Amino acid sequence: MFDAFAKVVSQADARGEYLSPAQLDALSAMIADGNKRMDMVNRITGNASTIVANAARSLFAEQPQLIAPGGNAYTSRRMAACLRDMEIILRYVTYAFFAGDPSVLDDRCLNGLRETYLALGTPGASVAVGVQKMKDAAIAIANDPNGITRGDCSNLVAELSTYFDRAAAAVV
Ligand code: PEB
Repeated sequence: MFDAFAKVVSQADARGEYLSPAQLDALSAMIADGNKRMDMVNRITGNASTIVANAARSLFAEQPQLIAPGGNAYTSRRMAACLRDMEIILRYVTYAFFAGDPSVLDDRCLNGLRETYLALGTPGASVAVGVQKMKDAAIAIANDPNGITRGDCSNLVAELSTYFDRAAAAVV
């Protein structure tokens, strides 16, 4: 599990080289935006259950077969497992975004997840739709200009998107 700093050190060490000016510039830009990053993590974390519940509600409205008898989220046990899965994925996305590196998401959440869903008979494509809905909600919340000092968060939002996209792509 890496963060952006440990990743760069590990890559440089693998080549036996010093950190390059480009690497130092990238890390220094990351530090400059550090408070924004943590504010975004904080907002997403504080709204996690809303993000999960709304994404799930919207997924089931679009794919009602999931909650119909015989569906993959039918019975409270499967519904609970589904909401829990979405919550786990959102949690690891927030870790990756905080660390500025996707390895924690890859290693501890996505590795083997597609195979798990295949074995369970859970439709990965539907999980991916749920993840995309969480992405839209998380970005709307993280990017909301109300009640904060306004600034440019476009790079951070673009980075945050990549972690959701990575999770969605890992399950289809
Ligand atoms: C992954 N999900 C399920 C299971 C596991 C995971 C390992 C089997 C064990 C169990 O039921 O608890 N666990 C989960 C995860 C990590 C982990 C991400 C990462 C660290 O440890 N059903 C739907 C939707 C979708 C869904 C499409 C969006 O209709 C999910 C939610 N996951 C779902 C369901 C089950 C499940 C299990 C319904 C239960 C399947 C079953 O028992 O029939």
